[in-house]
Amino acid sequence: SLIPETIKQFTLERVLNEDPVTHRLTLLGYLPLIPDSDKKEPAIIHVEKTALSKDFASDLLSTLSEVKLIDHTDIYSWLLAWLTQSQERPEVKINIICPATEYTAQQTIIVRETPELFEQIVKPYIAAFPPKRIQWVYDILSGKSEADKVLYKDPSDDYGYIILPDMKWDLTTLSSLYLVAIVLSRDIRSLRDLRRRHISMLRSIRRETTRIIKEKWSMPEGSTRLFVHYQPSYYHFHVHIVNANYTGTIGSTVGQAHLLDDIISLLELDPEDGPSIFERLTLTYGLGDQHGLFEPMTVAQGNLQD
Ligand code: M7G
Repeated sequence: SLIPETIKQFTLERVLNEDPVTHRLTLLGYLPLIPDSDKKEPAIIHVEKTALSKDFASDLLSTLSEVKLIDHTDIYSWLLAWLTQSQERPEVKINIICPATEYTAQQTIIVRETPELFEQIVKPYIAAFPPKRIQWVYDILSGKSEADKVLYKDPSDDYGYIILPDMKWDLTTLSSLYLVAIVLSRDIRSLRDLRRRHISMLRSIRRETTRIIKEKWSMPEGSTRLFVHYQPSYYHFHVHIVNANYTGTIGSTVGQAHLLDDIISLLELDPEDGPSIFERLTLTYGLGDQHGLFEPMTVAQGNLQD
């Protein structure tokens, strides 16, 4: 595991992405795993400004360390200012992937995945996906990592799941609350594998989320947006749980995020027998040009008739 001090020894190779909306920079470079070591590993580092929390509203302005007027007209003034440093209020949240094998700053193309293209291209791709990439999931499920952060566990083998804070969350700022529900079963690789028999598990995730946010943070029902990614980064079924007002996240984009409620509703419409809705649907999504599916899917797409 990484020692925080080593992050200062990061050497930048290039900027992968710059996003003024999410206040986020994605950097590619090299990081020593041991402080002061010459041996550096490839690393991707996301640095984002933390959200401003209303908990600090009362003294936010009175404690500014410096203020500069840019200009003013009529009733309007605009300024630049610097926050005072505070232990309770970190200014940036940093996410590190090291050693990094892949990165995701890419040009996106929208593709349509028919059930046939799923069978031909996507299913084999998922089957060949290195199990090492989801080792972190197995470590959470077995209690080897992040056990102290688990908010809820339904332990049943087939339809159980765990709810815990997503690594994207800073664990304190409620306005950017981000949790993740991870199912225990290894059989559901993605949205495509959902069937009628999973409805009660999906409803349970929805119900427990409502309970947790109410009991823990006094947030009313409907305060979170529950969605599933297709394509996801990790092929082990999980549900994103994000503050409904936190709309800046890239992951909530149309063409990747599917509302859990819509998924449940679709499954409820499924007939008792015959192929399920997710075996019959064409799913449309954006693919980055570095994604393993980009080439086969865009080539196949070019061969498709409308
Ligand atoms: P995804 O839809 O597969 O990919 O979601 P995305 O990264 O494109 O959204 C995986 C989710 O799991 C993301 O929201 C990640 O932030 C989160 N996540 C990834 N890892 C490696 C961890 C981890 O080790 N711990 C926790 N708590 N969350 C993680």
